[in-house]
Amino acid sequence: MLSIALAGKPNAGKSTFYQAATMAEVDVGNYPFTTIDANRGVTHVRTECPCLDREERCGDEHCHDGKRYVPVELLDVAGLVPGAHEGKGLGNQFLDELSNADVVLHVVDAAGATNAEGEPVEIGEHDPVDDLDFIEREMDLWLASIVERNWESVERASRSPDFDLDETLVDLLSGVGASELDVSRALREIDYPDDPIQWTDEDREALARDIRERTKPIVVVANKADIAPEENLRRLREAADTVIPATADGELALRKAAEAGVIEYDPGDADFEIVGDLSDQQQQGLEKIRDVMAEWGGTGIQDALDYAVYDLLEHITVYPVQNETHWTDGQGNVLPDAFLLPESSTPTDLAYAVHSDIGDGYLHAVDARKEMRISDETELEEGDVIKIVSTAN
Ligand SMILES: Nc1nc2c(ncn2[C@@H]2O[C@H](COP(=O)(O)OP(=O)(O)OP(=O)(O)O)[C@@H](O)[C@H]2O)c(=O)[nH]1
Ligand SMILES: [Mg+2]
Repeated sequence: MLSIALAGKPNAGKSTFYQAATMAEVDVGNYPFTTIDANRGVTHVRTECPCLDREERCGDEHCHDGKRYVPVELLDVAGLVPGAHEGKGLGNQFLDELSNADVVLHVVDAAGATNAEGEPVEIGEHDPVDDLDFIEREMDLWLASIVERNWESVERASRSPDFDLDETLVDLLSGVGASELDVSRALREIDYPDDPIQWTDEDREALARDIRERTKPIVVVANKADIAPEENLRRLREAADTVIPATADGELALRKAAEAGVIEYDPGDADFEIVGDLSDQQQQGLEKIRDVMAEWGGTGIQDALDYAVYDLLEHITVYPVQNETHWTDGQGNVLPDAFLLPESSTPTDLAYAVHSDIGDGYLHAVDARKEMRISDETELEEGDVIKIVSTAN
């Protein structure tokens, strides 16, 4: 499963985001380092279900009237402070928890209501733009320290006649999610001495930085948008590539209200409808959230997850079925599965994603929308419904 990590300084709202997105109970508090042990759970990205192109909605538990929710892993780690890679704050063991993340959501307190260490201050007192860079820097230095720590093994390997730098570095960096392609591209990007013994700290840092950018891309979530000065959001947007204004607190309130049956709201909707009895106070609280949603097109929580997976990681959703006419599995369930695959994946890639046996036994594939056989080199697209014919099924 794709893994999304929430990172940021203490008290920015990571656990609130996590709780809203997973509906799991976690500790939230207006003080630094509320979270010590990482929380790991399942959330969803939202897309349009292919059943929208048919007469009836599919009724899958992950499909709400054509809004399809596809599972991804979400990780909530302890707050990071500048110097974390050398043990400051709760230290670098928390950076290690980012190892298997495919993408990082950097949760920033856009309200500027907490200082660099996450201690509460007056709204607007701290400049959130100052928080932007440190996460990248801490991650870069953390990765550099991993390379540094293991460099002796690279030097040792380099004495062997069949030494291959690419291969050795893939062994070293696969634990943080680097593929062969990442390593070969990184080595093309940086200048370095042929002999590993000649590498300097700067060479290793350049490698680490390049690998970090490839393996841990970052989306900035400007949280606490409900109380953030407009000015802060504007400046954050100027300072970073992608900034998604959000209110984790607001999303949490909406999800709880929806669960209690007093509002109709699906995560990622731009608005909600009140359908139950509410006290004046509850109503006022919800109307405040509605105002924030009107400004940004929603609470931003679902948007941030969707942006990370579909835009930044460039993934598509593909639906394997066994019956190409009814779009069902062997039990008659309509569109029972959704897989997230990198753009330009092929039917064979899908077969392997379903199961390695299905991949090994792959014969051909059928596009269930057209009920036509497709070539093995076809680049699959968002919303494709595909039947895999394999000796294994
Ligand atoms: N106004 C406002 N407050 C929020 C929002 N999201 C979270 N908070 C508050 O911010 C404080 C910190 O929230 P947490 O979710 O515990 O923050 P964290 O980043 O997990 O903090 P650590 O675990 O200490 O790193 C709490 O008081 C939350 O209620 C939001 O969207 N708006
Ligand atoms: Mg927390």
